[in-house]
Amino acid sequence: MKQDPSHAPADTLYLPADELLATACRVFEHMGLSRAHAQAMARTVVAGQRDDCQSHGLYRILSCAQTIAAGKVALRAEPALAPTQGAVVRVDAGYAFSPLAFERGLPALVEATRAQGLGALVIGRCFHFSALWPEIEAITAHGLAALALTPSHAWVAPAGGRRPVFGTNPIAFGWPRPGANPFVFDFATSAIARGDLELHRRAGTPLPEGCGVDGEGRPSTDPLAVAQGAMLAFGGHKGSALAAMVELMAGALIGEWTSQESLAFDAGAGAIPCHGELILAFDPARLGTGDLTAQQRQAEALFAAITDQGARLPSERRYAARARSQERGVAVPRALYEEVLALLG
Ligand code: NDP
Ligand code: PYC
Repeated sequence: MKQDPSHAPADTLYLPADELLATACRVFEHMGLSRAHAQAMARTVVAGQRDDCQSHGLYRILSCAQTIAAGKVALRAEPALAPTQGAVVRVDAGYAFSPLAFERGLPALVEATRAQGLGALVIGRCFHFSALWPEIEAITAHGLAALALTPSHAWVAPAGGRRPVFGTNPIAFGWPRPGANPFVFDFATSAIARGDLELHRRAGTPLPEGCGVDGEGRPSTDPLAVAQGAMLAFGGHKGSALAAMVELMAGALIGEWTSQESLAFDAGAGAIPCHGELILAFDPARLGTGDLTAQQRQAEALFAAITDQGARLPSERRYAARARSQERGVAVPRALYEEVLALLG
């Protein structure tokens, strides 16, 4: 659910980001994660909360707790970084959560991309709960463009069908901009992210029209009925094809589980999806004609053509939320904060 900043709930706490980081880290360690995992996970969820991404902020700590309780995730496994082969960097997460595996693979990905013009970071066997933009921004910070894809659990029916096959399968892209926040988009290929569906279920509010069908294949706005039936892809057959691409590129191509296989492994435990992730990076300085400044000017002309007519760039809402968080603290609903703190008890 997207929060209108002018209508922040009255019962909202405003907490300094470093205090929130310390708390999230303490909660994750209390749940049994190693310090390195806890820190990487805390950075991820606090970044989500800071940028007003409610479905992938502090709320995610609750689904991580449920996943840990299900007993499937490796709490202290060190990601195994294989020697880089050409442009390909592989990190085996060993059934642990994904953020630490990404952090461990990032330097080798940047190095391979600078050397080859493009690079691929393949993360294997990870429990994946996060938004993709933190990874994209970590790559654009090195002056590289990036594309990330990952499956999830089979919750989404293909266009024309009514049985779940695809995950909510996000696609994220980033383009570095000198002196400005990068151009980044990051969205589920489902009409609504599963995290947002869960937030609607918790709040007892209906889904927007067109997000899913019930078990009989009838359109429904009831989050529980849709969870028991099927979610739908955004944009009909187009989103459905993109979702299939994600299954192929971040599943079959890299020899990792598809969303159907992830759900089969879950076997009703209700844990976070477990699968692989494919992250591609591109070096404009190597792929272009040699005039990086001219390439950057082209990109800026494109962005200006968008914004000059009053349209906004993706991620601008997030960057505005980030600036607000820096000024007044990170907004956290009190009830959610208390639920998170209760995990320490
Ligand atoms: P949204 O629909 O909220 O946003 C999609 C993108 O479009 C964002 O980059 C957003 O920028 C941008 N955007 C929104 N409105 C406009 C507009 N009017 N003009 C221009 N750009 C706009 O994303 P989703 O709900 O689909 O996904 C939310 C998160 O869930 C993502 O971060 C995704 O990675 C995550 N997710 C993770 C999964 C996983 O398996 N790990 C699975 C599915 C989703 P802005 O944020 O600034 O509004
Ligand atoms: O919101 O769809 C989602 C999601 C799946 C896994 C992590 N987030």
